[in-house]
Amino acid sequence: MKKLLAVLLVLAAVLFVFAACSKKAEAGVEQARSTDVTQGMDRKIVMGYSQIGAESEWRTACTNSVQAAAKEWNIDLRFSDAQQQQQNQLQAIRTFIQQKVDIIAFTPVVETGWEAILKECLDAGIPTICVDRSIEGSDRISTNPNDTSDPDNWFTAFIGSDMEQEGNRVAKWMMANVPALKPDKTVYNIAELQGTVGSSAMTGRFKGFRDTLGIPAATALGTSSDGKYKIILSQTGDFTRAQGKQVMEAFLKSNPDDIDVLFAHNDDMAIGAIQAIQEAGKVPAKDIIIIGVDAVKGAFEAMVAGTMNASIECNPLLGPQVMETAVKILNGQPVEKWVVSNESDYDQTNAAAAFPSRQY
Ligand code: GZL
Repeated sequence: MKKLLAVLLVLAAVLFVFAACSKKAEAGVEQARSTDVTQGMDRKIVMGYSQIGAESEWRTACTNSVQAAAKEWNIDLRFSDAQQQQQNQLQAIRTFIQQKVDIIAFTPVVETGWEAILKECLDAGIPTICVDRSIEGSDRISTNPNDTSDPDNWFTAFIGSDMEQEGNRVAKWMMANVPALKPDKTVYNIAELQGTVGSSAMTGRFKGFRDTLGIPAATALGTSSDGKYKIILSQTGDFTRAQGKQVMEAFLKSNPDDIDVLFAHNDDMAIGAIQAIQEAGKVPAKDIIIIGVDAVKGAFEAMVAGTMNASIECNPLLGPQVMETAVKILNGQPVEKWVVSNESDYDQTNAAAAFPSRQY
């Protein structure tokens, strides 16, 4: 009996030691993985990030994703909120250069005005990542990397959505669903709430929507090539709920009974417009079909409540891709010029099922 006990004790001790070693080994692997990406660097990576502001649910989700990912990747994130002002972004980026950060990420509030500051980053040897929105003249596929006149070469990588494709998806959802939702009509009048004027999100959605309808992208108002869809109103609501509501109130005053469809460049403006439609005594999602972009929580609540018809997803959870790309750049590893986000379309047929698993 004593011998058996002794054998069991020895066995238990061996198992304990084995378990402890494998735990340590696992920790070692984890540790190795997190330092693998910064091999050769004996300190934390320092990233400067110039974010636009906090104008929408989407923007807040994007900021949260970047800040959480920086922690996850053990990156020292210097975060600047530009309050929607490009001047504040330029100042923040200049400060990052003076601080000699390792890499700079920025979300350009508008497409123009970035050449000088990005060339200052290049001269300082600091790589830059465009996050979410892009800059004018860049199709993100640089043909000649040495051509400094090509905007594609002013930054190292772009992480974000294909905004023109989002406009295309809005038009396709509209053409596939509005005739059945408005059976008494054969021509559908559209009101459009544009995003921030000059932003790549606004210009892309504006163009993609019109291209799909066969309306010249240079014109705000116009009729689709099949004659069925007429953009009769188009004005910016600057991506905010408050301005979306204000502009929709003005639309309803000037065209009280003309509007069949509202295309809002983001859900926040759509939600503001829904309030205006209700206050005008009309039934949202029935009298006026409402299509937004982003697929944020507020849109899912509205689709489930039946006051909004559809939202075309634009993914704000860009943080992990930003950090992974930054670390690869600093490790001299090749990176995609454009890391495109994967996105889906939601409407009243699938919103309730998808809502519980949404992350923003
Ligand atoms: C899109 C992003 C836009 C969102 C808006 O990528 O830039 O800005 O669609 C946000 O909600 O304000």
